[in-house]
Amino acid sequence: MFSLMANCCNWLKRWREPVRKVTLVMVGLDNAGKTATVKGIQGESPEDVAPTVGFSKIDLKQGRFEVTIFDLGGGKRIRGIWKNYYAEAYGIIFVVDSSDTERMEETKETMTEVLRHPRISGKPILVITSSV
Ligand SMILES: Nc1nc2c(ncn2[C@@H]2O[C@H](COP(=O)(O)OP(=O)(O)O)[C@@H](O)[C@H]2O)c(=O)[nH]1
Ligand SMILES: [Mg+2]
Repeated sequence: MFSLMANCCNWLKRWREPVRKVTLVMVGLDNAGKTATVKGIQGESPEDVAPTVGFSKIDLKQGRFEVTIFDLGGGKRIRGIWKNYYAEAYGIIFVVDSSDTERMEETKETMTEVLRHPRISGKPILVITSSV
């Protein structure tokens, strides 16, 4: 009986918790598998994804969290826009294609630059490796 009451209290407490909004920014080199990863999270097939032009915004609900993921284009010339999203980001998802050994140096330099940015410092980073 006591545990039933405790369960009910917990349930009520959770029910009263406000919905929390979390923004995550997903970066990584072009072709690393960012968009495919987002598709996977959404339960869709990672195949047949077109290269991201600019960015795409994905809204998900996870429990009491409303999660927005900005899937940013990774081409060399577009990476300059990434920093515009850092301020509103709770954390960063960095996707690495672990089978692309030729671009490991470029990955390292790009990741270093992201981590060094003052608006990123101290924020959580999730590194996801993809390989096809
Ligand atoms: N089958 C499969 N294909 C993948 C996976 N990750 C990436 N790809 C393919 O790799 C290519 C590049 O992925 P994409 O998500 O567009 O990379 P992005 O530029 O980082 O967004 C696409 O043709 C995807 O279909 C995966 O986990 N499984
Ligand atoms: Mg993409």
